[in-house]
Formats: sequence, structure tokens, C-alpha cells
Amino acid sequence: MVTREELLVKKMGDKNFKKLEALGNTHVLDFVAKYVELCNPGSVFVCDDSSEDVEYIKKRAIERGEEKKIGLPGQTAHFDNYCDQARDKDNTCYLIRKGLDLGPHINGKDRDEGLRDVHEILKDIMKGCELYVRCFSLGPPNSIFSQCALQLTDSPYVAHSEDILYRGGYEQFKKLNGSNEFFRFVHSQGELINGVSKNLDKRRIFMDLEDDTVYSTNTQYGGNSIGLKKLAMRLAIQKANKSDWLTEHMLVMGAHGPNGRVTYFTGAFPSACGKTSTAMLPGETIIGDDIAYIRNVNGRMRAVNVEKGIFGIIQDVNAKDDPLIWKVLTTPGEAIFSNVLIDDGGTPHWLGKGTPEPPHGVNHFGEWTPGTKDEKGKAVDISNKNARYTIPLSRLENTDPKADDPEGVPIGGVIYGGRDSDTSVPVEQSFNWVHGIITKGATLESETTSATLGKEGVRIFNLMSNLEFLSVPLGVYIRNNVEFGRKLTDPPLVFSVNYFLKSREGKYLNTMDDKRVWIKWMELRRNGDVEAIKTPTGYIPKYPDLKKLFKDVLSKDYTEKEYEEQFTVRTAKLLAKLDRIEKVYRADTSELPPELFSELEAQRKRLQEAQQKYGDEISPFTLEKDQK
Ligand code: SPV
Ligand code: MN
Repeated sequence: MVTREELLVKKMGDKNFKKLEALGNTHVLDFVAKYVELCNPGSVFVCDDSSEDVEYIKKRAIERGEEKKIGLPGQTAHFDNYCDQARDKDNTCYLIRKGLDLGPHINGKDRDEGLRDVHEILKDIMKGCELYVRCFSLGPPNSIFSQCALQLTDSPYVAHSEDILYRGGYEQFKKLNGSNEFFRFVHSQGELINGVSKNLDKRRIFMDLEDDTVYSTNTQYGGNSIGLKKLAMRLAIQKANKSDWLTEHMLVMGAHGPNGRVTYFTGAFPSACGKTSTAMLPGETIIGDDIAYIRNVNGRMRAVNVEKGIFGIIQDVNAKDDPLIWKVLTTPGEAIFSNVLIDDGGTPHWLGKGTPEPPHGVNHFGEWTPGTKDEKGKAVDISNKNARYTIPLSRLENTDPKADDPEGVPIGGVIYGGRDSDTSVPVEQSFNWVHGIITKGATLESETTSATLGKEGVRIFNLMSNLEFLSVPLGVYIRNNVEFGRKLTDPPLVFSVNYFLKSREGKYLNTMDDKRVWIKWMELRRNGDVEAIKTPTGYIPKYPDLKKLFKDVLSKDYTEKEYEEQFTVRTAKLLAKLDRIEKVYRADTSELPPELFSELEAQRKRLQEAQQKYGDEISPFTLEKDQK
């Protein structure tokens, strides 16, 4: 019989084996050996985070044709299958043991059956390929927040992307002292055709919550293949909710107030709803744009960015609206462009770039000229709507100095935002933590976008922008959030924002820039510098404060008419929303915290009273006058 060591040495050679052995962890060795044997790669490369090893992976991505050098030094392009351009919700499942109920929102599959299925698919899947083994630290290393993650993948593009997005964890793994406290990821892009995954019918993204292991097969799109992103987030949500901390789909940023004051915010937004652009507003500083680990440290809420790079949507990134990202994407330096068009001169193009369209190029479809149609006769855009750029945060000019602080940053405000065309005002503060968690976070709805496969523009329930990623019952998650704030001695304020409010005629009531004002207002509120108007659903800004902020921040004359239209309290719409939300929760099978229904009921009562008194829409000026 071949021993574990013999098998590994045979596949990876002495040098790689020594690197793996040096971690001093038999769980790592067992796991790698199991999947080396099953997936049967031609060779195995173990990365020890040295610049030499990292460079080797980048080189292999080019040699294998998974990335192509383009335009400027450091830039590469990568393509996914035309039908593999977003997170695949239908084939993303939790493997759940019989008898365990995680509720109706969680896509579950029988664990034994799922494991059998995916292991059959994995058999010999890496034949003739090179397997990459990488260790990462989710969150800054050497911190109470950090979590170790082990990635096996046959895609050098995935291994390279993770290098940009996550902190190396080779040394951190040694500090585990042999423990099995790490997340595990096995990814294979499967057989390729023209460089893209061929067997999409065997695309699987299965998460085994019992073993903290994720299997991802026959897919390349980053959201499905980069295990450390949303897949690790799902494992971390389970881990956090079994304890007393939080894993959230949240940005972390510093808002800069008067006299050099910095107030840190976290913010949850569904994908493609302004999260990344909020994280990097001009004049403010960014810590992270997607995932946060949050803990109570001596009574304060503190957060770290789980990542160290951005896998951002490129559509509409242009010189005027996103000067900071634009600069990174148009100057030499490391950047991977996925599913954009590369013109004949090697320059990348995308929807909303704001530069002239080239006459010809190659994109996620293949050869492209304007007017190209796919087999179904559908016009192929110059780039996919979910085309992305992958860059290290360190390349941005506005990275916060505390971005890698192992202690995280103290959070002054939590923001919940969704894509809502007709119900909530652009910015509002909740009455307190519990009211905020329930009526801002747990009632969040958003209209669907291109970030997941399926129809766009459908309003769906998406509590805390995290519904898709929850790995625990709704009740457990909400209770943990409620309790988290209760234990803080100085809880942050909780806000809602809505960048997508429209007039009755269907026109956006705000510009993209206006969020720069909302963040300043929230910063002032947290520090007690401005007053507010009480509505049935929270506190909204006063006109003179916004008028001043629009002038100071955007040099804009903000009119009373604009303010009134934007901040009209739409009682009928808000009540209809409560009906929809209550229905969702009444149908849930998990044990929901009592605060959920009491907060919703109290909100309903306030709204009904206001509706009786003022009607379906209330001007903020009317509310203000009556409060005097
Ligand atoms: C998102 O869609 O929320 C992302 C990218 O951040 S993905 O990796 O696809 O989740
Ligand atoms: Mn995200």
C-alpha cells in the first residue's frame, strides 16, 4: 500500500512536500492527500507565500492561457464560459444531514447524496493538470479576528486572484499548532474548451457545514470558484453565529468629519447596489468593500476587512464617477480584468467606460464586433454586466491607514442599503440598535441585478444583504445580531440608505454623487453635530443641514423641492412593505426572536397613525412643523 507520504512525494516532489510538512499539521496533509488521490492531478505545487512561489503561479496562469497579458504591464485578462458569468444560485447548496432544518431560505441538499455526487465528479478531474495548494488568512494575520483557509485548485487564475484578494497564511497555518481549525476548499474548473469550463452541467458548489469544506467544480466565475470569497463567508457565518461575533456582507470605511475626525462605518448592500462605490467615496478612506468580521472588544464594535483586494464590478467605472479606481485600472500595476473586451491593441473596454467603442476585439463571447448576436439572437454587449476587475487595495490612493490593523477599527455606524425604487428615503437613522437591526437590516429588500444568474429587477427579500449566504436559520442570525448590539456599551447608530429612489414618472431622484452627502450627514449624526426630524420609521435630515452639505461637498445648490421629493415619507408604500416582510417571517420555520415581531408591529402602528393623520405621503416639512 502506498503511504500518504509516498503519494504526496510522488505527485509533488520533495521540495513541495517539505513545504507542506513544515506546517506541522496532519489534518492538512490528510486533506491534501485525499484530494490528490481522488482528483489525480499530473503534479502539485505548494505555495509558501514567498514572492518566488507567487510569481510562479502568475506565470502558470499565462502559460496555461487562463490569463492573457494585455495593455499595460501587470494587467491580464481572463474569461469565463459565456454561461458562467455570475454566482450560480441554483447549483450552490449546503449539504445537510437528514433531520436538520435550516429553514426555507436555505438551499439544502442531502449531505450523503451531495458528497457522493461531487466526489464522483471530482474523480480524475485534474488529470494532467497542476494542482495548486495555498494557505490564507481571512482577516489580518495575528489577530483575534483571523481565520485560516486552505485552498486546493487546478486554476492558476483562481490561485492568482486569491493572492490579490487575501492575505497569505502560510506562517499563520504553522501557528495552528496542528489543529483542524481551518476552512477547506477544493476547486476544479474541470475540462476546458477554448480555455473555459466545458461541463457546466456538472457545475456544483456544495458546502459541507459539518466539515467546514467547500467543493466547487466545472466553474470559473470568481464568485463560484474563488472559495475564499462568498463560500468562506458562508462557513464563517456559521462559525460566528455558533459563537457571539458577526460575519457580514459589509464594506468597512472611514468617513472624515470636521477637524480631522474619522468615524468608521460598516455597510451591507446587495451586490451591484453601490457597495464598492460607497466604500471608496472620494474624500473618505476605504478598509474593505465586501466582507467584514465583527467582534465586541471591550464593549465596542470593531471590524476588520476579511480581504485585502477588490473583486469589483467594472460596468460604469469611468474617469468622472470613479476617479480612484479609474486611475488604478489605467496605470501599470497588477490588475485582472474578467469578461471585458480586449481590443486589437490590447486595451480593455467595458459597458459604461465612457470612451469610444472599438470596432473589434475579443470578449466573453469570443470574437466581437458591434452588433454581434449569440445563438439565441440576443445582442452581446461589449462586456458582461457582471464583468469584474481584481486589484489589491494597496493600489488605491484612499486606503485607510488602519486597513490591516489586527485590532480592527471601532465602528460608529452601520448602514443597510438596497435597490428600492419607490419606498424608502435616501437616508434615515433608526431609533436604536434593535429597531435598526429589525427594521433596517431584517426587512431589507432589493431589486435583483446581474450579479446572480436570473431575471433582473425583481424585488426580493434580502435581510442584511446576506440572505443568499446564510448558513444558519434566520432566527439564529437575527438573534445573534440583536444580542451583539445589546452587549455593547457604546453601540453604533444604525442607518438605512437608498440610492435608487425614483419619482412617480420613473426618474431617479438622486445622482450617484449624493451618497457623498449622506455619509457626511451620518458622520455628523453619530457625533451629535446635527439634529433630525422624527418620522414613523426613524430620523431623517433637516433641510438646512443637507443644503449646507450639498454646497460644501458637491458645490451644488440643493433645493427645498428636491429635498421634499426625496424625503417624503411614503406611508402606504412602507405599510405594504411591512405586509410583505411579515409574510416572509410568518412562513419561516426557525425560532425567531420576539423583538422581530414586536418591532415590526410598533412600526406598523406608528405608520398607520401617521397615515390616518396625514395620508399616504407626508412632507418632511409637515413633520418638522408638527414637532416644534
Ligand atoms: C457579490 O456579488 O456580492 C460579490 C462578488 O462581491 S461575488 O464573488 O460574486 O460574490
Ligand atoms: Mn459581495
